[in-house]
Amino acid sequence: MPILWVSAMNRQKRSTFIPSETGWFPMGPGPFKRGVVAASGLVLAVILLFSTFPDHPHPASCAVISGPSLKWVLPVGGMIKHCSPTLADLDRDGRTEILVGNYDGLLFCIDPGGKVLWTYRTGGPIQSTPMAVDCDGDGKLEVFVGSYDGYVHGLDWQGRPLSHWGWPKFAGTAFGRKEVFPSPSSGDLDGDGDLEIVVGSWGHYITAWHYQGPLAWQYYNADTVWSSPACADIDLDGKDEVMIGADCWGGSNWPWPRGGLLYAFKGNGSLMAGYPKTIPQVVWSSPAVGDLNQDGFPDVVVGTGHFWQNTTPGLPTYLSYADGKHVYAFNYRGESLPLAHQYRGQRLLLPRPGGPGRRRAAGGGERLQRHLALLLGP
Ligand SMILES: [Ca+2]
Ligand SMILES: [Ca+2]
Ligand SMILES: [Ca+2]
Ligand SMILES: [Ca+2]
Repeated sequence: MPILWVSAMNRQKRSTFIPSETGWFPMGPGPFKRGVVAASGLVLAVILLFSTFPDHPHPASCAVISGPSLKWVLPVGGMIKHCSPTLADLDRDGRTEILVGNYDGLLFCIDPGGKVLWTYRTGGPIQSTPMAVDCDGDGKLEVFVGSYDGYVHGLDWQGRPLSHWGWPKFAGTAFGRKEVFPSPSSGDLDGDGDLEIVVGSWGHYITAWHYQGPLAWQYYNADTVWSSPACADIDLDGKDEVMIGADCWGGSNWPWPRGGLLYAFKGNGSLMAGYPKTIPQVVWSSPAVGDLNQDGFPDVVVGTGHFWQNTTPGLPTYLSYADGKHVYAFNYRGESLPLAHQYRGQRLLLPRPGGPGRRRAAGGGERLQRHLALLLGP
């Protein structure tokens, strides 16, 4: 039977930042007060590690370090396939809750001790990773998650549908597809101080709603969208842009060649100048945002996917130029950044909290720095 295992994340003290689809965000008050907190399974491993090793290990302690200990196991019925757990203190009581959805369409909210606090059933498998965010500023987090039923479901911290705001919202359909496989994201797209909710869908649409439910805008991609969006103010105009990858079928009446696309939308849904970028492979990867070249403007980094292949001519998925082996980095104008090795020897400073125009890049900047450190080596 499928199981979910979790370590004692409420014991460890280093959960100030947790990774999300769109970067690293602080859990508590800080530059990212919006608190978008979609987590990944990596968190569990990290937490397990931190819960096992002392804060200040020294050689003498190495001999007594024991292995990771299993804290609890919770059967959740259906398979957990692509949905990653999200860790968030939904009720702000100082204890972190766990959100995770299964293939039977059931979303679980679990307390740190492994007790199920509530469940919510959607109308299809949940592959999307839940997003927890305080979209109305009342101190309690709201939860948004996609489902194969074609909807983005909005819930309050107790798992009750935000029906008074019009949730769940249908994310569009085309050619019989409607699955919201990607994870939602949020940003202040119109600069009015509250959050909009953005998602892509296998139903070929990218959609943004005001959190109260009204449609902000919707874009037809003419192909499936697997990528989860990143929302960030990359041109520093005070409004968040939406960066998201997409498949590109390249058919007639479609302006871009077969392969993939990386979009950057202005907050009103119009395309940023210089975007979309055409990529020689589908873009199932989700963009990360951070200031790579220290010019003050956040940059956009993304990987690809593996739909097209270039080894067997004649197959429907054959594409001679298909390539899923690169990471791409662009600035806010859509210009390619220099290759990573050209940064070798440079000191990649984290954007300073409070620095001019850089606060929104702080989380992503740290994540990108880690990626670059991996690329460049010590
Ligand atoms: Ca809590
Ligand atoms: Ca709230
Ligand atoms: Ca807004
Ligand atoms: Ca902007």
